Amino acid sequence: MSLVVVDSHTAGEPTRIIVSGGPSLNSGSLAERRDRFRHDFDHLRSAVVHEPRGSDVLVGGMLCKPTDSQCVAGVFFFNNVGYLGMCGHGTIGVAVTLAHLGRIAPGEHCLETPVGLVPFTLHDENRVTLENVPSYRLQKDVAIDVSGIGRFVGDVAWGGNWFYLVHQNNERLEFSRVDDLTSVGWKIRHELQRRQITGADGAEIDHIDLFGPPMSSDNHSRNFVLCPGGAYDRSPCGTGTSAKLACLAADGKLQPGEVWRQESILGTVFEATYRWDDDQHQSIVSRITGSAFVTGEATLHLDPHDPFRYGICTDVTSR
Ligand code: PYC
Repeated sequence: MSLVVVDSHTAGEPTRIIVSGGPSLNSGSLAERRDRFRHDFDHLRSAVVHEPRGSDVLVGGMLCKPTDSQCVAGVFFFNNVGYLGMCGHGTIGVAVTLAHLGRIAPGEHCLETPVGLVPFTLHDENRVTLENVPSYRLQKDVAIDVSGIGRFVGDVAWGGNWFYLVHQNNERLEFSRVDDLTSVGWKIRHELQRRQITGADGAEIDHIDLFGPPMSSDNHSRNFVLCPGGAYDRSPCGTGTSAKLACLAADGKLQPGEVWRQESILGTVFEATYRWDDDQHQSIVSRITGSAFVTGEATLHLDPHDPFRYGICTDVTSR
C-alpha cells in the first residue's frame, strides 16, 4: 500500500496531508468519516505520524471530498496520540498544500471539518487567514499548585481544542528551555487531571498554553504550548490563539477588530482579530493569519514485510 503526502510547516510547526492513496471512507459527514478512519484505519494514522516516517511533533491530516459544495475540500486532523477537533496551523498548511497542488488560487475558500465549516483566504502562495470555529472561555482564574514547582493561575477555554491558558507563572519562555517547559506542562496537565478540572462535559484539557511577555516589541505576548502527545507547538498555535482571544475579549482587554500578535516559543507570529459570535457576548469568532511553506511531497510505502510499516508506537502520555 502507498500513501501520497504533502508536507509543509506553518510558523515552524509541521503538517503532513494525505492527498491520495488513503482508504475510501464512503459518504457521510466529516465527523462520521473521521470516526470510520479512527475505527478501521487508525494504523494509517500511526504509519503517517509515528517514527520511522514521522515524529511526535507532526500533525497529520486526511484530505477528503467535501459534502458541502461550497467547500474546496474536507479534512480531519490527527497527531501521535489521536485526533484533533480543529487545527489552526494545520488549516494554514492545508490551504498552502491545495495551492501547491494547483487546486486553489488566491481568494476566498472554505474547508469542511468535523467541527464545522472553516472559511479561509489564500492571500498568496504562502499567506493565509482562517476563520476559526466559535471560541469561548469556560472558567476564569483557575489556580493550581504543582508540587515542587509552584502556583499557576489560568483560564480554561475552547478554541477548537481545550486549553488551560496560564497567565500567571514564573517560567522564562525561552527556546533554550523547551525541555524544562515541556516537563512543567506535563506536570500542570497531570495536576488538572488529578483535580478533575476539565473542559465542557468532562472533556480532557489536553493543551497547556503558558503566556509571558514577548521578545519582540512588535508583538503582544509570547507562548509555549504543550500539545496532547507531548510535543511543543513550534507555531503560536491557531486554536490556542483563538482561545486566548476569547479570554481577552471576555475581560474587555481586546476590542473586536483589534489586532493581537501572538509570538511562539520560536519567535514566529500569528496575527489575530475577533468579532463577537452572539449578542450576549458569550463566544467569539477569530481570524488567524499566518504563513506556511511546502517542504516536500512523498509517496509513503507500507511494505507488508516491514515490522514498522505502521510506525513505532509508544505510550507518550505515561511520561
Ligand atoms: O495550530 O491549532 C493549532 C494546533 C493545535 C495543535 C498543534 N497546532
